[in-house]
This record gives sequence, C-alpha cells and structure tokens, in this order.
Amino acid sequence: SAPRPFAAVDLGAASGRVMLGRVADGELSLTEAHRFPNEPVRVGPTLHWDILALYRGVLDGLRAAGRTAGGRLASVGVDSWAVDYGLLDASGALLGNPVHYRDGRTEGVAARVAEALPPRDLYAATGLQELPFNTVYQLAAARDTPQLAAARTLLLIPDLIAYWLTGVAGTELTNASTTQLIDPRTRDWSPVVADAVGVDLGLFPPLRLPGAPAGELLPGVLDGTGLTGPVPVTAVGSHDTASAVAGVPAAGERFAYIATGTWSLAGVELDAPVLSEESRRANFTNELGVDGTVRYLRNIMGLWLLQECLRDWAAAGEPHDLGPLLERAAAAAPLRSVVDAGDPAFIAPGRMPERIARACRRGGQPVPRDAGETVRCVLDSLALAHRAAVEDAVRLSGRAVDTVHVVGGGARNALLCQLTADACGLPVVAGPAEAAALGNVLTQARAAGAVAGGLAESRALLAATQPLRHHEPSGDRAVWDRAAARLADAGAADAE
Ligand code: LFR
Repeated sequence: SAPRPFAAVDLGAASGRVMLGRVADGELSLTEAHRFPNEPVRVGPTLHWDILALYRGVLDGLRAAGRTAGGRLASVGVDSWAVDYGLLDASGALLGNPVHYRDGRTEGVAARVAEALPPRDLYAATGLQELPFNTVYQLAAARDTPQLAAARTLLLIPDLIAYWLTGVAGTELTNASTTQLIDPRTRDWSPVVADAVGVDLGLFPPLRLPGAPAGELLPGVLDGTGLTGPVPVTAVGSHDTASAVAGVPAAGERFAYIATGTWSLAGVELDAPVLSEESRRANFTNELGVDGTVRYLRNIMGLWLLQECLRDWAAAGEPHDLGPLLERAAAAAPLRSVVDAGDPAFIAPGRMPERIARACRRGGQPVPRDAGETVRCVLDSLALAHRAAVEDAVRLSGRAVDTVHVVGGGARNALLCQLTADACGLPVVAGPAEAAALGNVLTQARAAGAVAGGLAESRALLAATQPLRHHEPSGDRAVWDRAAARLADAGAADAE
C-alpha cells in the first residue's frame, strides 16, 4: 500500500491551511486538504486572534486530510506566524484570547525596556531586529496584568495548537528565537535578558527541536476527525518562516531567500549569528533555523501593504480583483514613487491607500492617482526593500550569493518577482508558493526516515519535484539606485 501522507498545519496571518504531503522514491507532492480565513477580531481597544476559529479550521483540515488518506496519517506538524502566544492557568485552561502582534499595546514599550537594557546589549544577547511586537515587548506591556499573574504556562501559537491536539506542552526552538529571549549562540534562553525585563522563564515549557517527537493526537481529537491512531505529532520549524526557509529549493549555499507573504523576510542562511553593532543598526535579525542554522534576515512589510489596500477599497465599495489590478500595475510607469517598506508606521491595520499617498507626498514624490498606480508603488517599494536587504545581508555576513529564491505566496506574483530580479541584478527563482508547508512536511519526513540526508538533500528533492519559474534580471540597475537615493533623501528630510 502507498505510504501514509504527512499533514502540515500552516497558519498564516491571512489564512490557515492543512496540506497533505506525500514522499516516496524521489517524489514529493503537496495537496491542499483545507484552507480557511484568519480573521482577527477587535474587542474594545484590543486586536485579538480568533484562536478557536483557527483551531476549528485545523480540526476540519485534519478531518479532510483523513478522508483523503483513508483515516491514516504518518504524522502531523504545526507552524504559524511568530511572536504571539496564549497563556494557560494552573489547570491548563486558556486565559483570554491571544493578542495580535499588530495590536497597539506595545507602543512605546521598546523605549521603556531600553531603560532597563540598552538596545545594543539586548542585540548583543539576542541578535533580534527591534520590532515593536517582539514577545519580550508584549510581555513587558502585559506586566502587572491579572492575566499574566494568573498564568502558569506560556505557549507560542503553534505550540498552543499542538498542546490542544496532544496534551503535551513544549516550546519549539525556531519560534522561541523570535521572542527575543533566546541567545542565538547557545540556542538556549537568555537569563540576562529575562531578568532585565522581568520575564519569568518558568512560564515556558521545555525547548524542543524541529524533528523531535511532540506527542500523539488525543483520543478526542482522533474521534472528532475520524483519524485512526496512533498519529504522532512532530515538532517542525514551527515558525512559518523557519519552515519556509527549509522549503527553499536551493543548491549549495550561495543564495539569498525572500519568504514573501504578509511579510517579506529577506536574507541568507548562516551557521553562526552576526551580532555586530553594525548589524543592529541595519535592522537585521538572527532567528534560528532548522538543523542548527541561523536565519539572518530583515523583516520588510511585504504583501500586507497590498492586502490592506484591497481591504480598504472593498470596504469603500470599490472592490478590485487582483489579476486585473496587477495588469494595471505592470502597465503603470515604473518607480514613479516609492515608500519605505521597512517603516514600522505601516504595521497597524487600516486606511492603507491613504497612508501610502501621505508617505509619497511627505517624500516629495508624486501621489499615485489610482489603484493601479498604488499597487505599482507598493511592488516597486517592495522590490527596492528586497534589494537593500539582500545587499545588506551579503555585506554584513560576508556570504556571497548568486541567486535569489522567492518563496511563499508572493512567488505567484510574477511582477513582484521580476521587479525583484531587476532591482537585485540577480536571477530570481520563484517558488514554491507553499514553501512553509513543504518545509514542514520535509522536517517530519526526515524525522520519520522517509527522506534521507539533511537540509541539502531535502532542497535537492524540492528542486527536482516542484514547479519553479525563473526571472532573469533586466533593465538598467541605475534607475533602482536613483530610487533608493530618492527614498534615503526623503527619510533624511523627514528625520530633520
Ligand atoms: C511571517 C512571520 C514573520 C514574523 C511575523 C510576525 O508570517 O512569521 O517571520 O516576523 O510573521 O509573527
């Protein structure tokens, strides 16, 4: 009989999915069992994840996966976005709905933490890019709340889902590295940071590594999903970006990657962190990857800018279909105006077209006149930010690259991929779009002995089996230099 498939639960900020991965004799295929929207809910001032709706989506997905697979799965792995968490009380009950990283409660908190621990010391200890929503800042914002006082356990989102599926609590390392409480040199907790910020590390269950066993589906879960036990759950790179990087179909090590979805995560894979002051000032992060790797990358706003424009236009009664809109963007004048896609001012939701127009005006650039021009501005700006991140990663790490791999949802956006190739002056290999789910599946398959070798062998399997598109760099790179200079001037004028 055919070998049992692996189920990858992959929760993104815009949607969640359960994918079935089949691995056998040099073959690797991925099919979608179930996809469901991820719709945050504002209650009072606070933006929450609808965690039970997401968990229902996971159960529906496992049921659908089971139907396709005759009720039998080889294993399940869970990944999601990073930094966010749920708190459990002493009985294991969830305390409140997890708060969304785009919630405003962390405003100004980084400055407060900086008084206890100077940014350069925090960076030297954790190597993490300062983003307002890092778990450390969320916990500092929640300090002295009754909820945190009642909490006995903190579970990052994928660990929370895994806990509900198995009853086993753990803290997967790649995602733990986004808390800003992990030292990337020891790949263990940093008591120095925890003490300085007043975080109780005892809230975190033991660390576990990608590939480690993470329990079995509980009898109630098997019942509810029609699966036949035992079904093991395997820790994967539970940070979706860690799984996406594991899912990059690269050969060798001379490559940069850009994991594009709601965010663009652009950088290189290293063996050791870069913790220099220069790296901190360049806003580079050292997140941990599977197999002892370091994901040296920069967080860039990503397709969030486009998603939020679409949401705004639809709410205003002028919905746009993405296909025609991208055609208009492709036909629009290139690099007419660009915004800083790394600017934290774009993190919060709402009124995105207006905010983009304002940023253009402030930078002394023409304001986009319609939706097509707005989308062109977004994609040009992303390509420009991709280029800066790739160049800085190369410069700061000393790792030379000759190819840029674009994976994740943005790999489907041919215009974005071509602009990225043009801006970087490097060939772009686009795909797979479902790199996170594939990285998730491959980590499980390796743990089960269904795929031999390490990351390199898994990547060769991806390259041999997944459809990829190639974009050669075209045009004059100097136009990108000029756009970058324009943006730098605007930023300098703004800071004055
Ligand atoms: C991408 C991602 C990024 C992380 C952001 C917030 O989905 O996981 O890596 O910085 O979401 O968690």
